[in-house]
Amino acid sequence: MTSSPTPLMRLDVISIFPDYLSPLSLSLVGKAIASGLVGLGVHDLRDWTHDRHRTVDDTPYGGGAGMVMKPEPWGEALDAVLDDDTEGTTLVVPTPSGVPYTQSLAAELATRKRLVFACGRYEGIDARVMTHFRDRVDTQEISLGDYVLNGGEVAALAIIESVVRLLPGVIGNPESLVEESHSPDLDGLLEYPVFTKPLEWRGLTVPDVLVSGHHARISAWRREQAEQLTSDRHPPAV
Ligand code: 6GU
Repeated sequence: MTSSPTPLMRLDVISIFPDYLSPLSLSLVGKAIASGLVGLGVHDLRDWTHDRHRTVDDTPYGGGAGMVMKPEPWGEALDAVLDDDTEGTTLVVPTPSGVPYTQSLAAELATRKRLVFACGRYEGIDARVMTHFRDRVDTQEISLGDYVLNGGEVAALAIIESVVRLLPGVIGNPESLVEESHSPDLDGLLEYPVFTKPLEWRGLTVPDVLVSGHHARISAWRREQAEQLTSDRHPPAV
């Protein structure tokens, strides 16, 4: 693999479970990192604790269940990982109370020079951390959807994969980027069903139209299928 002198994007992830990020060395994202197109740093939040127990959490003011991540380790970690010049940097804080993640947000993040992920656990990070860093760097609290994960690591993996595949030169065939579900080409529709050889499998055949050679009919069939799937599975909110 040839190496590229300047990465297209630098990624840093701060977590108390840095091993959770090991899938980043696999597949397409792993290749982008190995080739130098993308730079990656994974950091253990506990490296910025100073007590014998390397404490990162404490009980919530106001009471309630669970623990809250202390602000001091996060402050020191982010001071260390962020550059003085944060132009082109976005601090991403995965949280179920964030704004919903979408393909257009992925496309927006893909234009940034640098993404720093602050992966919280427990009931979240002391809110003053986001208040403080919002003044220093573009900060986005992002949710993957309306369900609860144990921490931000899996969300960071999903966000990174969706962003890195949009970077120029990461995907061999850029056409596979535009023909997908939620892309502008299909007007936000879900993708139509796809088929490959053999023509008959376990008594099931491929729709005739797809082997007809009539490109206009194929396009119309795919559009119709995409519209049907979208109304069945993903009707517009409101
Ligand atoms: Cl981004 N974080 C956590 N902890 N849970 C989630 C999520 C994020 N998105 C959906 N559930």
